[in-house]
Amino acid sequence: VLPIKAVLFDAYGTLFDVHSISARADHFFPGRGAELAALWREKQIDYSRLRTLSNRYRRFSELTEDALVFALKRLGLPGSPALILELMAEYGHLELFPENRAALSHLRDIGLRLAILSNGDPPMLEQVVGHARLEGMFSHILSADAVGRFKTAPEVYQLGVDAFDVPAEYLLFVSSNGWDVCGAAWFGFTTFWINRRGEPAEELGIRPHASGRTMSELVDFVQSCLSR
Ligand code: LAC
Repeated sequence: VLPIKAVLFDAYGTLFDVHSISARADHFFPGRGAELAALWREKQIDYSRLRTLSNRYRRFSELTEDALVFALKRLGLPGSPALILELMAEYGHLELFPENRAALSHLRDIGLRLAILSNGDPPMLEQVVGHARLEGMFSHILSADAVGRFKTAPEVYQLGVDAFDVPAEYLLFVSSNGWDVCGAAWFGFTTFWINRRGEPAEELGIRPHASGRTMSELVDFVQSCLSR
């Protein structure tokens, strides 16, 4: 592992806890929230890939709403425009995972530059970063919107290389999504998988360079890279 110059973070599920989405969904549909949130997320990622494969880009906020409409219909749940608006608004109010603020500050204090590299479009990302009071923590907030494609398209990961102007292997890419760390490792980043739920690694013929359960373990990994 090479000396790391900067750290790139995925947003949803990695920096920001998406659990509140299922809690909110459960408030509207008691006992069905987790199911709705899971199908919604699955369709969101599905649509991002379909649109990338077929060159039919649409902003992440828009396809996220499309995915919600589909998920509600599939589960036979009534979805008024007001309900859809409320569930979508949850994306702007996500909380950081509890250990993340201290971990980010620590990484920044040891001299690393930090960035977000996300499928989310710029207004979505600005809103959630502002809500978490993280302005100033990141030197870049990079959005797939700049290239009109979604992860795992290499053009998206290339945004990180262009922003920091160092070879990909000097950049540490961090995600809680197993498929995202695989895409990032294929691209050439050094990768850390935050495997919060102890999931098996994807069977894609490539493994992240390291993994851990929380962002605190990421800090330990970075320190071990820097002291080598
Ligand atoms: C993102 C999604 C994939 O932030 O979590 O890019």
